[in-house]
Amino acid sequence: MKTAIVTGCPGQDASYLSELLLEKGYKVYGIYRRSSTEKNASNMAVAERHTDFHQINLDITDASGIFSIISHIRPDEYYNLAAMSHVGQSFKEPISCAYVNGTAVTIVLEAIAKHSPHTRFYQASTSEMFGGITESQSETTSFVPRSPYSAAKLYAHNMVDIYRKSYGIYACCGILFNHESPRRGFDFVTRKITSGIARYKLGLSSHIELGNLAAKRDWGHAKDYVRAMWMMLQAQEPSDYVVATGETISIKDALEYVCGIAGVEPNEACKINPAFNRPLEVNVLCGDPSKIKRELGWQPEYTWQDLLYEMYQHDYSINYSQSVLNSSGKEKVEETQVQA
Ligand code: NAP
Ligand code: G4F
Repeated sequence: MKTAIVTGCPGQDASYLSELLLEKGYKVYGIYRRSSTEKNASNMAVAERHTDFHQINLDITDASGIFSIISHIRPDEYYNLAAMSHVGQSFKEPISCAYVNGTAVTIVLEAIAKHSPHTRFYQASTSEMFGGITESQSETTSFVPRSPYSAAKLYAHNMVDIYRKSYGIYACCGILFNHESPRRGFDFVTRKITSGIARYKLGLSSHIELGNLAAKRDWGHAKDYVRAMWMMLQAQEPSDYVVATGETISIKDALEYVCGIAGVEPNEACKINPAFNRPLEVNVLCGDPSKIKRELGWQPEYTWQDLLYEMYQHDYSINYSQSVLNSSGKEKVEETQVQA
């Protein structure tokens, strides 16, 4: 039985990846950080029922804890998916973002090099590192980060390369373009659109508010993308891969598509609020996934239309009067939208 550690297990990607690994017969240790109130148990509902899924309560910036679990478990694979993942928020918390998205990766690389050099390591790099580059982006494109988030991720990306070359550890970075699902956080733009338009259609809100509709993103489904992560750690040699669909659409296109499914008028359902603009925007992301298709045989199964349709249908069918009430009686959807 193979053993894997997955960090950020209540998050979108780590929850899907944990399920994939459990289906493949792995023993999975999911790392989550403590919350004083409630953790997002819903994403882990499937994995939690599995006897080979074990949860470890740890903040990934705690070096002693990371050294301890790596030297005790000595896993076959380690997937580092925990992060401060909201780009807009990283402008408000640049220092903690540097620790979590940057320094914490060096901690785990150092622990693997010292205590478990056979462990294969996956790092969640990001298309945001391309930032200012607007042409199609591949593994050979320059990085021009435009946020504290992407600067910290680029530091981590470089450290993976340094540890791979210096100590010969098997370490890969997936340069993943935006990927979404019904498990996406409510303050990312796709989920804000699908949940907001569903609530508007149901008569539960008067409109949604968004920032820059002109930005373009290359959107895929998280289930396709976690499969790519696993494939990277099964290859003969470690390498970095772009994971993308190769198609890009604007936020406005996504909004209009979802409004079309719902049968509502975008100009009535959505208002622009500049408070959601970022100090520095990444205007266009469009990936070239040729390398991972050619070398590992990866293919996405979902189009962006399939993705948004699934997300909208999911959000429309939520029982808002029951299932999204938290302990203080407020609706989570409402709270998270305010912070986006
Ligand atoms: P997500 O849903 O936001 O999940 C991130 C998880 O990390 C959350 O459970 C979060 O816990 C946890 N976390 C944050 N700081 C932590 C800490 N100090 N210690 C332990 N856990 C911590 O993100 P995702 O969309 O699944 O993305 C997974 C990874 O891929 C992230 O590294 C992200 O930056 C990267 N990525 C994502 C995309 C994308 O489009 N989804 C694209 C490229 C790269 P809390 O809930 O407590 O904050
Ligand atoms: O959904 P977003 O917040 O995702 P963003 O910034 O592209 O980052 C996501 O993808 C990255 C990969 O490229 C990951 F590394 C990162 O962890 C995260 O998962 O915003 C997408 C676009 C941006 O241009 C933003 O300015 O949508 C625009 N936008 C317009 N109105 C909005 C809003 N974004 C948010 N979150 N909220 C809005 O109201």
